[in-house]
Amino acid sequence: MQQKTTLISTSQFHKDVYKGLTDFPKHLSSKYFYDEKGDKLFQEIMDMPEYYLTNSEYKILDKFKDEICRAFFKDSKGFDLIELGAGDGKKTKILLRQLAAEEIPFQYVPIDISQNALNELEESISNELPSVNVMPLQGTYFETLEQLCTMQHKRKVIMFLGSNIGNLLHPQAVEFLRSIQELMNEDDLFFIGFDQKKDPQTILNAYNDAAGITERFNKNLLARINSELGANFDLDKFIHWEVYDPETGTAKSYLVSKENQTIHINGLDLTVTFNAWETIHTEISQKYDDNIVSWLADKAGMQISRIFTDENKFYKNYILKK
Ligand code: AVI
Repeated sequence: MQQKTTLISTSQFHKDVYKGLTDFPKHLSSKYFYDEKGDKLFQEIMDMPEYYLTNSEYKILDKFKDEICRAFFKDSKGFDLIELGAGDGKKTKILLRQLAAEEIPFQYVPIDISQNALNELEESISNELPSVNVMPLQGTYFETLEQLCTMQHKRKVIMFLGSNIGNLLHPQAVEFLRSIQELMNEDDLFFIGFDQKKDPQTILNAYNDAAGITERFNKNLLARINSELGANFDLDKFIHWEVYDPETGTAKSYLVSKENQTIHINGLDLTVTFNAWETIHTEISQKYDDNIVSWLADKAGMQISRIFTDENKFYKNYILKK
């Protein structure tokens, strides 16, 4: 997962918190979950038994690594394997190992906002897979991708794992896919993970774990506003609440105020009042099926070329083409 916070300007954080907490109904963006503590909590979430997404994608990559890498390979001129938000690279290393073993010519280009995450990733790859050529690029996805496209004209396989697209509403997801599509040439591929619709209880459990890690992750937003903006949120006066609508495939996270309360945010010179049971909407985690993915791809000027799934059909990785 990309550590998204480092370069998001403080003033943007200020503006978004101000806007979100003075709107009705109240909302805060999930992109602000990921400070240092949030990154750690997300790592813990990915290891939880209830959070099936990570393990399902891991199993898909492991089972189909041979076919996936063959689909990536076109000719001896090689390609750039560009990963958006590379994180710790645990899943990606399955593919890197396979490509290296098959002696397929490629260069791995992880893009992340966090230089620290990139340094750690580069070091672990150079230890574990010394034959893999790594060119880390620090920055936001599109600025960096655009730079890369002007710098070199090699074939591109762009990867976006983890169903990170699910944190976007459909119109934003189309916009995101369209921006990728506009940077692709005919021969390029986009390899992307989409979490699938399934038993609603399985989805609810993934976002409502027994150990309360997701609750801490969600409440970290308030902790961040306390420490960075000088607020006095009492985290115990809010509950983490998850809903899933099986019709739309949308899981939504909320923080719900347990009582009437007044919060002061010194850094914003703002007083915010909550009625008992008033909500702050904090995240959407969209679930998909092939029809929705095909519709999104079509709207963005792409089409599905291959689909890989796990034995439970919980999760799918798609190869999209222009
Ligand atoms: C990063 N993103 C895809 C995760 C998700 O599943 O929406 C973030 C997350 N939120 C709660 N648990 C995990």
